[in-house]
Amino acid sequence: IYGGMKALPGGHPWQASIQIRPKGTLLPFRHVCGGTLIKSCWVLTAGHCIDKTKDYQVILGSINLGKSDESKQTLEVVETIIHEQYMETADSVYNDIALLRLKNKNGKCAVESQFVKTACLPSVDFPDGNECSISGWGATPELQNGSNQLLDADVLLISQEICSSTQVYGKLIDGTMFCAGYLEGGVDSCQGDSGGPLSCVEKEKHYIYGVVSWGDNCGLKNKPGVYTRVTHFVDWINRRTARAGV
Ligand code: 4AZ
Repeated sequence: IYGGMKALPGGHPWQASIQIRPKGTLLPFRHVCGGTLIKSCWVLTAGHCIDKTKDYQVILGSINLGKSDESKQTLEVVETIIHEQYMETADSVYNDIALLRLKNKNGKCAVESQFVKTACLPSVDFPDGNECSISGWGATPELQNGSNQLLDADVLLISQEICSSTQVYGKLIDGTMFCAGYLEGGVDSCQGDSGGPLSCVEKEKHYIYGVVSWGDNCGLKNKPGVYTRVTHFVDWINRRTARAGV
């Protein structure tokens, strides 16, 4: 996160760290992407975060990935679902969304607490200019390899007209994505924040409105962050997560 602050404990209780290791090894897991807890056994992330040849685990309830504490929950991933129309081109990513199914232990996946909660799925679009929040352990201007401390920042939703103007991203933008941030630059998501939440609040409910997807570098003028438009995928999410006991 560029231009952010240290997140408060319990401030983003749906925030997940998605961690990876080569399949079949006992090498330590390392953080690769963010994610969002949307149901006790399901985490939403970006399609570009998932490599089917790797093993995954998810950490929930963590504010500092380098420290162990009681609020933290570690869950195995038993299934990864990448959107069927996920597509990466040289300069854009389309339908950049994926689901991780968590393994249940004693009939439970994530256990709700002050530090672990689900975010709601949005059913309607938020207005242009709405202030929303991004969070993650990704790169900062000082820490290119990312931050152990969870950081957050407020960003504004940018209209599709501005986002797809020639000075910004032109034809790289379609209806599966939107821009958020500031055209003057400075406040943005960055590498390692991918897959994580852009959340917006209405009537005290927190909605997962965007998934950190891509952008031209981080924090640059006229190059805001690009987010997967979750409202476009709610039916897909509901279909793919509709399963007894989870
Ligand atoms: C990345 O490389 C990345 N500024 C993520 C987000 C943004 C740019 C790059 C948005 O994963």
